[in-house]
Amino acid sequence: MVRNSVQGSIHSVPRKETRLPPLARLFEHPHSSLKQAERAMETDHREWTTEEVAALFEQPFPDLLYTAQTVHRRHHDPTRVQASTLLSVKTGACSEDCAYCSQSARYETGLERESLLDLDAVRAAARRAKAAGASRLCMGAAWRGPKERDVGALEAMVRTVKEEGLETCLSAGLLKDGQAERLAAAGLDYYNHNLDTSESHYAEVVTTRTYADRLDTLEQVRRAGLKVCCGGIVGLGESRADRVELLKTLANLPEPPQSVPINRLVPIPGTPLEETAGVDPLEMVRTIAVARILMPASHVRLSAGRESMSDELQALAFLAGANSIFYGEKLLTTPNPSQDEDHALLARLGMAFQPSEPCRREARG
Ligand code: SAM
Ligand code: DTB
Ligand code: SF4
Repeated sequence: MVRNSVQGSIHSVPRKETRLPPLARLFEHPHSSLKQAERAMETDHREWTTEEVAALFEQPFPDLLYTAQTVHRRHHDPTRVQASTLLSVKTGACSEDCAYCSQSARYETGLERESLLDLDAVRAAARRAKAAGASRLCMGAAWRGPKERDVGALEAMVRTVKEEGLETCLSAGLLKDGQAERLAAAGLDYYNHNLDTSESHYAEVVTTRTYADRLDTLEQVRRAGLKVCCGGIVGLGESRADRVELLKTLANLPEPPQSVPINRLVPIPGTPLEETAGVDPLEMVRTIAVARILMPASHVRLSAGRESMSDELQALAFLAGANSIFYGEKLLTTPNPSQDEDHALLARLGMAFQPSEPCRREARG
């Protein structure tokens, strides 16, 4: 027998094959995640059960990442990342009590409030974002939801950003009847409205609105023909079962959200969650991998929290199927990696930003 010289020198005894190749092994397993993923891809949209989603989370890490990569490559170019830049168009003094948020008027976070930005400031931010390579501007407003008198200003902001050649996203809270339609008519592409956590953990985090309120706005956004950006936060003191429920709820919406931001809690001094114990970084990667498998065609965004992540952890998140980031040195009120750092990271990984249009392509296998 001709033996590989490296094997011959390092392993004096040839290594015994103790396991099947991962693909075959996955298909053998009764709760095969790849099998589940295949089924999900065969039908337009199927209902995921709690048990199925939990089984994905429980997979050995190498198998979970392998499945997520396989699904990812069937729908996306794994070397491309969509870049959205955030802009806070109304900051602080929010009536809501979201326990993670720097902008709630109920907590002493030291944040300076700012009223609605004028159109010149929005245009300038859009130009900067575009010049830096972002494909979308995400405007966030610290409101429970827009008042009727605010909608005209929001429409004007959307038109201004569109004029600068960027996709638009707005995150302005709960919408009333007709508001989503007005924003869609102004040219809004995406509306961001996060479920944040599971329905059962929600009341531990927010008491001033209900999960049903959030789901109702998501339905209005979908019916208005806007693309939905909806995800959550890892590290709110939730259990894995809550993460399972959150992802199951997202994947089982009438249509999976086109964009799924997975935020890691940015702990804000002065908020009730300031001291919450962080979640294992690999659990964040698992959450991204499961989101990728459940929502194969969506963009899964490695969102808030990158500032405290190593390059290696971010690389793992991309391997798990994240293909979008917030890009620019500020999120809404907290820091984000600098543009230079992000360019260096993507260069190290042989990756690049994706242009405006969704980058779908045939599988690489
Ligand atoms: N006020 C609107 C609302 O709550 O829908 C829009 C702005 S709000 C800041 C948008 C989202 O940012 C929240 O739903 C939450 O998911 C995320 N977020 C806010 N503060 C965060 C923090 N400290 N860490 C991680 N994500 C956060
Ligand atoms: C989302 O999922 N994350 C963004 C955006 N949608 C609006 C906001 C992150 C905020 C992080 C904390 C801050 O900067 O205030
Ligand atoms: Fe207000 Fe939104 Fe912050 Fe909640 S998350 S306090 S609604 S800005």
